[in-house]
Amino acid sequence: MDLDAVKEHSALHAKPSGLVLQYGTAGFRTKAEHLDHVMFRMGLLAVLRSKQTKSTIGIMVTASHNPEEDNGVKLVDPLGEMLAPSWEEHATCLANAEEQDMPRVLLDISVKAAVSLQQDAFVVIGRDTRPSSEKLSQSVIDGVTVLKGQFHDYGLLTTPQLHYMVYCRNTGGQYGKATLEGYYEKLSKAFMELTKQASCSGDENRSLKVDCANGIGALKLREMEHYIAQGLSVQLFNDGTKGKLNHLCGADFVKSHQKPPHGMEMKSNERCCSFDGDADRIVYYYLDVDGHFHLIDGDKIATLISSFLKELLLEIGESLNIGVVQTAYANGSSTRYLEEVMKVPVYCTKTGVKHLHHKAQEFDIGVYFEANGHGTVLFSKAAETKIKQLARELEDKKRKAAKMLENVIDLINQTAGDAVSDMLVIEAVLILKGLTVQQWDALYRDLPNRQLKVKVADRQVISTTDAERQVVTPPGLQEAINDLVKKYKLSRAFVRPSGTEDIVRVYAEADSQENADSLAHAVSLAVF
Ligand code: NG1
Ligand code: ZN
Repeated sequence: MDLDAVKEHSALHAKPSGLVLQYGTAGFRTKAEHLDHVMFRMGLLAVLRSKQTKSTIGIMVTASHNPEEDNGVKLVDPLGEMLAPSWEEHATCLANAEEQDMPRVLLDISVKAAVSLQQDAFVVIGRDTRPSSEKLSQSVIDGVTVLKGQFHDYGLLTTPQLHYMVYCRNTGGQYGKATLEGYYEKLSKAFMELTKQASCSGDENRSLKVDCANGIGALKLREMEHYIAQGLSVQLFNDGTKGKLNHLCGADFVKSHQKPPHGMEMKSNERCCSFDGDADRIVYYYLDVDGHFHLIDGDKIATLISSFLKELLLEIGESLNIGVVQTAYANGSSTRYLEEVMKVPVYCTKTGVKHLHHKAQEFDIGVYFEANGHGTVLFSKAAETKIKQLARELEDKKRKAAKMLENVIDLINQTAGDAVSDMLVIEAVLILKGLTVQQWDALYRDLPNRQLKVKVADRQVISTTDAERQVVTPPGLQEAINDLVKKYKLSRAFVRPSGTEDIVRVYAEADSQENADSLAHAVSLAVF
């Protein structure tokens, strides 16, 4: 490793002294102007990770739903999954090393992780539409090239598209072609095949309104539009031509404010959805005839998809197991409905998709969604093989069901939550089950809930256990929350430090909106 060259180039991407960042649930995220050195260093680190795993590694430059002025970076591991925890630690050490120590820290990592330096390295890079993203991805490339890594810069991509590219490249093209065309062709073919199975042709001019958060989702959905035009016509809003990224729009805005995005023209009973800034989350919603807004979040998406998959499994008569994975933010009604009505086992993990993804891998079919709309479905290799075999061997209705499962395997992006892929799965399920958006919404009624953010001096003084549902420190806080929760009916509340913002998040649920608001407020006073 040419440490002199590293040192020389690093000086062009110097770290502001004293700045400390943490590789959190979504990689590094902060104001874009503080990230140049982090990008360069993540380019270096990706080369080491690529050499160590003898695989292509991905780097995505994005800050998802955060404001346009922010940016961020995360590494994608060989199978399209999030970076391994031990390497998150290496990433944090490298990003925080003061300028003069950085080459030594880099060398330490390569020794600790037993990286064979002679090995070739290959890194693929994607970025979102933020004004700062292009320059920051150039800094990533500087890092990669100074360690003589090879790279391919895909330029503008959604986060899940980058995950897809990494997985395709590391599995010899078995999963699909590692190009945008390959991605669009794979998804659209599966969507058309799946919807062809609908017993009645249904709505010939099926259309959907999509709020693209003024982000990358708009560009990519435009590129894909004609591939799916025969089955679905999408009408794009907040496509980035006028508004600012994530400003008063996008999935995070809609979910947290529980109201429609600005810039969307909604008529009653029309199906609408919102992507977030890097198109890995999706939520649906509609206005009823009285003009009331109804949100259909990740929990209801998981319910729709898992009930569809369960019906198909029953049809083919195979005892493949299915499980749903949620976080503490899942609405209590959704958990109850899944367990008691659908009889599907539900598990709760810590916030952050890597935790959900990991748990979902334990099932033949693992469906995971965060309430905010980030999620996907995982099929075990054994389940995939079995389903493909049944699709060839079975007959009539059973064969049709197996074929549909096979199409879902191709349509869902198994590497990461993907707004475009999730949208197509949802649309296909609605068509196949003949459900309107209102009927979908009526599966169960959400408990009124409220999320608040509390600014504290040091959010890390709060530590939690039991999938973040119980506070451990500071002492007395959990008891205070318990006392408050007892005052309300059907109530639940918890607090946890955010992994992506310098705040503590408060969540409360109760029998009425007023009570949920009042409980959330009381809990935030207890935190403060
Ligand atoms: P934090 O900031 O740790 O709550 C947020 C979301 C996560 C996840 C990450 C990554 C909530 C409550 N939290 O994490 O679900 O999506 O961002 O984007 O929505
Ligand atoms: Zn996102």
